[in-house]
Amino acid sequence: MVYNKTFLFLLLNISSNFQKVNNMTKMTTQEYIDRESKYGAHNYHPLPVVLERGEGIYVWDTDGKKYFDFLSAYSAVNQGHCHPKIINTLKEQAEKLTLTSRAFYNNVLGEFEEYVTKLFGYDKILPMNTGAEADETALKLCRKWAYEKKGIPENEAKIIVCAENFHGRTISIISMSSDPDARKNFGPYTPGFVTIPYNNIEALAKELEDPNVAGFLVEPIQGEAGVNVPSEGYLKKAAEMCKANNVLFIADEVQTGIARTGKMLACDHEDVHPDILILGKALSGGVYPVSAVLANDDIMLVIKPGEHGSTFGGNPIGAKVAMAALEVVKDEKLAENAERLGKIFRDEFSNIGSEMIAKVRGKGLLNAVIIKPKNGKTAWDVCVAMKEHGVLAKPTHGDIIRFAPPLVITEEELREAMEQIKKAFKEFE
Ligand code: IF1
Repeated sequence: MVYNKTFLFLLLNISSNFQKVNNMTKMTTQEYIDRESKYGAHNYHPLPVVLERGEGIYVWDTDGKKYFDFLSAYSAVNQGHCHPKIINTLKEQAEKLTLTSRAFYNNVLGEFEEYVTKLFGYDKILPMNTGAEADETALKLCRKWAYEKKGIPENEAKIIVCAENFHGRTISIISMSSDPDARKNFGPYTPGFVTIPYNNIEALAKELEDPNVAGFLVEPIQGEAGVNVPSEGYLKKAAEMCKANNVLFIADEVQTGIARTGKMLACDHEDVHPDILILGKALSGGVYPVSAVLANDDIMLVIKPGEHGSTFGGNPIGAKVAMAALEVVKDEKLAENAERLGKIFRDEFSNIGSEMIAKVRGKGLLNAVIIKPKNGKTAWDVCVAMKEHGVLAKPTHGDIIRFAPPLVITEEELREAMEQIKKAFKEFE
């Protein structure tokens, strides 16, 4: 039976070669990291984990290890990774029409505009792509309104911002920043911004006396600064003072919006209706870059045709994906879930009893833990230990770890993740 033996030998040979080829193409984590370091700009310092799949609250690395995602791409994946409803919407539209530019109309943009303006209670929406673009759009809108409606002398408009803000990475936005890392050597800076301390009504009142103030741009909760939650009533009082001084109250809800803090908008906790609302990130469920600025006609219509825009802003894929992403928030009651589970998270964290936990703060499922270094171990070391225990989170500003799982997490999954987080902290006892 020579034929069989030869055939068998060939078969074994092919399969072992295939195995070799397969092993040759399978890269190690370090090889992925080294390749990025060699060919990619060094503008980030990621945690040493290489992800290749996401589903719901979980992500898997290239070795097949499963993790709880407790960052949600900085609150862009509130609806969970690769939500079927959103992905199917993406696929369906991607096979029909992806981009027309705004040189022509398309059959989807108006549907999106009507849906979102009615959902948030505004006359109009200006669609963009990234959060920074939406913030820049809001700044331009505010300035133009100031000159053409409030009557501030041209080029004299001032916009009040808060220390420790984060609104994006463009030159004008970092010109508002008080973070040296965000600003250093990116000058000269855009003028026209006044910085006051966050959560300080007296400081705002003082600056509002200036008749050339056009707007007050604020995060309802400062995310990057380490989840700074302002005092109860701060937003309400600030909005009232802005109204009394004919100054636009501009809320950057790029990170706090879309149910993250336990309400559809963080401003909803105080029944504040911003004059200009900025949305991004989870507006599209992290599936496609979609951001937006919402305002009523007396503000929005100061921008005329040809005065502002974007190639991809308002594209059919983004429009359809964003509607699907918002429907998921409603259908799955993600705000209510975030409210309830956020309370459990903060209570559980307070009971971990680790000396490294100085403070736990947050609203809904936007939380942060202030880490007290111990024996030279820092928030970074805690994040590396949590990674080993299957939970991904990342430090911000050195000693603060932000915890923001997708809002689709169940109580059982949250408690399971907390068990792993507790084990990670135990390693530093
Ligand atoms: C990075 C931070 C979070 C934002 C708010 C606008 C934007 C952001 C309140 C701009 C973006 C992202 C940017 C990303 C990391 C992340 C971040 F750490 F940088 F500050 F979430 F806190 N307004 N935040 O949080 O939106 O242009 O990025 O779409 O730059 O490292 P974008």
